Amino acid sequence: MAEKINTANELLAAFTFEGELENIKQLHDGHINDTYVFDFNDNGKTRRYLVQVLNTGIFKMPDALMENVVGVTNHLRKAVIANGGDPERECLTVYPAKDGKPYYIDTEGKFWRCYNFISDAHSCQSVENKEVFFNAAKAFGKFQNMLADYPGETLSETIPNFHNTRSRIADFKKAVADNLSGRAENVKEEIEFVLAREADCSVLVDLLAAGELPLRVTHNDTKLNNVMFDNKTNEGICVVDLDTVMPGLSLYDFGDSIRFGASTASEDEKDLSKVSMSLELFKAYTLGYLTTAGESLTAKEIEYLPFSSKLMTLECGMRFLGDYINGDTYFKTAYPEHNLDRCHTQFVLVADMEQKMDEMKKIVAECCKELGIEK
Ligand code: GN1
Ligand code: MG
Repeated sequence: MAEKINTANELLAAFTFEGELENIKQLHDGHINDTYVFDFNDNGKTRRYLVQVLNTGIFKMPDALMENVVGVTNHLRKAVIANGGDPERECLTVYPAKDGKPYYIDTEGKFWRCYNFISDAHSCQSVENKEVFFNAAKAFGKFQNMLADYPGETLSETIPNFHNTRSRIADFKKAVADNLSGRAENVKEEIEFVLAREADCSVLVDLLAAGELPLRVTHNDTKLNNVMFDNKTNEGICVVDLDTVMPGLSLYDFGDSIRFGASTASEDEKDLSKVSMSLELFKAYTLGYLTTAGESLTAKEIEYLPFSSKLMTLECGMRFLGDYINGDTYFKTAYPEHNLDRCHTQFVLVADMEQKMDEMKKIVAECCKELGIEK
């Protein structure tokens, strides 16, 4: 469907696009930024660009964020070329505005940026079969490897304490205490669910502080829909949505992928009887991730893969619930109870993972054995 953008002419003047603008289509994949595909007709040839409005209410340091993104995409480009890959399709490229800046601020104050469109590829909103999830895992593992030699200290923290779950639960408690929306009374059980798991929230940050887990450069938002899959081979060819690439734990990336992709239902499913964590999908992801990243992981990282899945799911659920209590000011919502529905699926998954923790550990051991990984 064609979309209209008030400042389209401004964008055409601000960036270098090849051809005549023919169509604008909005994508509705993410909860934060607004994303569009611009189609241009360049003498009969279609040229596509991915054009995005960065949510500066959430990313409060957009300049520093774009500096991160430019640095990371340049690095990935070199790594893709060194591996004999196609940088046009296997990494994002920032197309700067005509003034040389990696973004353009329009007269409405919106912060725009422009990327290459990854051709002959698609994203998935849910796991259709375990092969897709296995391929996503390989892509995220490879992404981590490609960034292994990136100088993490040069990256700005785009959202401080993004996966610091101890700080997340402190924010959550503040949301409950402030009760800006007056909704806290209706969600007492959900609040209790979080508070009963407070001790879990410190486990990974404590291991990091004790030097028992290594700080790496991580993606931090490893949802299935942040991988582009090749239309022909279904391989995960490019990891996208690089706004939260920051120093972090490999476990944040692994756990967040399981949270979203190993669920048997979508993140906002209302029928909770459909929601569970699939051990089959957990195995597919673990196998894929260890295939590409296994060699570089430490024994401690591998040990905590199952726990991280639960923790990242708890963290996300408490963020949805906190936002619901704050009055829906962070995540995009389509209806008033949207964040609450999302929180419910996450908590069902947490409870299910608690039941299945021993089996998850067994699966990790099996995968290591299958791949000959000994730590
Ligand atoms: C947001 O933008 P998107 O949909 O990829 C969020 C993630 C959450 C996710 C939950 C910057 O990701 O942290 O896990 O929603 N991104 C930010 O679906 O907060
Ligand atoms: Mg996204």
